[in-house]
This record gives sequence, structure tokens and C-alpha cells, in this order.
Amino acid sequence: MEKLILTCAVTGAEVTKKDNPAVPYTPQELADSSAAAVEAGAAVIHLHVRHDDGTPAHEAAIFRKTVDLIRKKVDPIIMVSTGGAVGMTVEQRVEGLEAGTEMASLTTGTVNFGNDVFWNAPDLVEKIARAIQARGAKPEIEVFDAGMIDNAAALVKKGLLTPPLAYQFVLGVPGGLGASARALTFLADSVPPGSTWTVAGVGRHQFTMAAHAILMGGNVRVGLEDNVYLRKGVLARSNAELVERAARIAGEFEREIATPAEARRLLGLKLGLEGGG
Ligand code: KMH
Ligand code: ZN
Repeated sequence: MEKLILTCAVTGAEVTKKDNPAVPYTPQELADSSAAAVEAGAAVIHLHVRHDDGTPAHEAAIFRKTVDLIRKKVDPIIMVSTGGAVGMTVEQRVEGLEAGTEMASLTTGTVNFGNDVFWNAPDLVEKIARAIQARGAKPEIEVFDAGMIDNAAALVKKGLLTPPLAYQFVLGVPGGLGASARALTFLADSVPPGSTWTVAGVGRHQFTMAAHAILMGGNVRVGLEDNVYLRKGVLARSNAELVERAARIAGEFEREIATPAEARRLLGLKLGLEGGG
């Protein structure tokens, strides 16, 4: 089996310090939390940004500052979010690309998101795909429901995505596909040969989905964006603690953890922006 790529989704747009005081907001908090997650084994940082009061942000300057601060400490693959927060405009959602990161997320379909709608109509998805392509970043396809894999295949036909693709199965969002071994197996069987895939189990599903992926040869995303608990009733003290638990589970099954440099090779990225990793 290939080495395990651990992604840490450090803040997202929805959880707040009220849910868990460890949720990072400011560029410095995001950099410190990301660096600790990388030290714990994360090769990829999935990055949203916030205003200092915790509200979701989209400004390129905040992304740039955060990315610079992370890179001063560690050299993970940084993936800016183009999902942002529900209600952001497409222009706002692509601002993070200006930070010049190696990867960017791309959701390929609309999905209910709790009582909201995470809007990704085909023309909007195409605009974001074009923006990612223009920047030379590698997209990660965020799959909240099975049809999003088919939608990504349609974008390949249009020349807006270039295989092999990297997929992220985000399972357990209320409104999206539930987190189950059966759903994960179906999705893993549905992506084209040569693709890579990762799973992010939302909430209490974070570590059950991680365990399945570790055994199946897939990759794992953990982090406070998706889940604020280390275990039932126990808040995680940091993103790093969630990464450490995923690494510990992998260790039990003798699945080795990929360094950022190894993850770059597995994902087909050029060697790090500063040649490191
Ligand atoms: N915050 C969600 C509405 C992504 O980062 O690409 C969307 C999201 C997906 O988190
Ligand atoms: Zn996200």
C-alpha cells in the first residue's frame, strides 16, 4: 500500500471558538495550528481564513498573510478552499487562489448543507475550475454526494480538469451523502483508475471513516473544520491532536505516513514551491 497522506482541515467556515476554543481564526493562529498539525504528520493543509472575530473571510490579503506565515514555519502542501462559506459569491470564492498555493478545493455540485444550500451550479463550478487552471494549482474534487464524481468527469471532457484527479469524499454533512463503509466503498470504486482519494468523515464519523480509508488504501482528512471532538464527549485540544490520533490508528495497521515531499509525489505535484517538503 502507498503511504498515507494526512490532510488537516484546520478551521473551515462553520465551527467557532464557542464550539471549541482551539478553532484558529487569525493568520497567526492558523499558522501556529497548521504548523503543529504538520509536525504531527499532516502533509496537506486545507485552508479557509477568518476575520479576527471568527466570521468567514475571503480576502486575498488574509489568505496571502496566512500562507506566508505557515511557510515561515513548515512546508506542507497548502490547499486553499474555493468552497468558502455558504453565501459567498464566486468572485469571493476564488480570491484565495491569489496566494499561489499548490492545490485548491473544487466542489462539483450543489448540496444541502444543514438548513442552507451550498450552491455550485454548473456555470459557477466551471468558473472556479477555470480560475484554478489559470493559476496552475491542482484541484481537489470535494465530493459531498455521489453525482459530483460524474460532474467532475464532465469537466474532464470539457478540458477544465486534467486526470489523474484527486478526490475528497466529505461524508456525513446533513444534506449530503452519509458516512458509511458502504458509501465509501461505492465512491472509491467509482473514481477512475489512477485517481487518488481521501475521506473526511464529519463529526463523530471522523475516525471511523479514517480507519476504513487506512485499511482500504485511501487517504484521510481530519481537523477542526469537520469535527471538534477527539473522542466522544472530549473536545480536541488542537488540530494536531486530531492528526496524532489518525497517525496512531494508521500505526496500528502499519500504514506509514507520507511526508509532504512524498505526498507531492503521490499527488503528482511539482516539488514544493521552495524545492522543499
Ligand atoms: N464551507 C463549506 C460550505 C471547501 O472547502 O471546498 C464548503 C467547504 C468546501 O468547506
Ligand atoms: Zn473546506
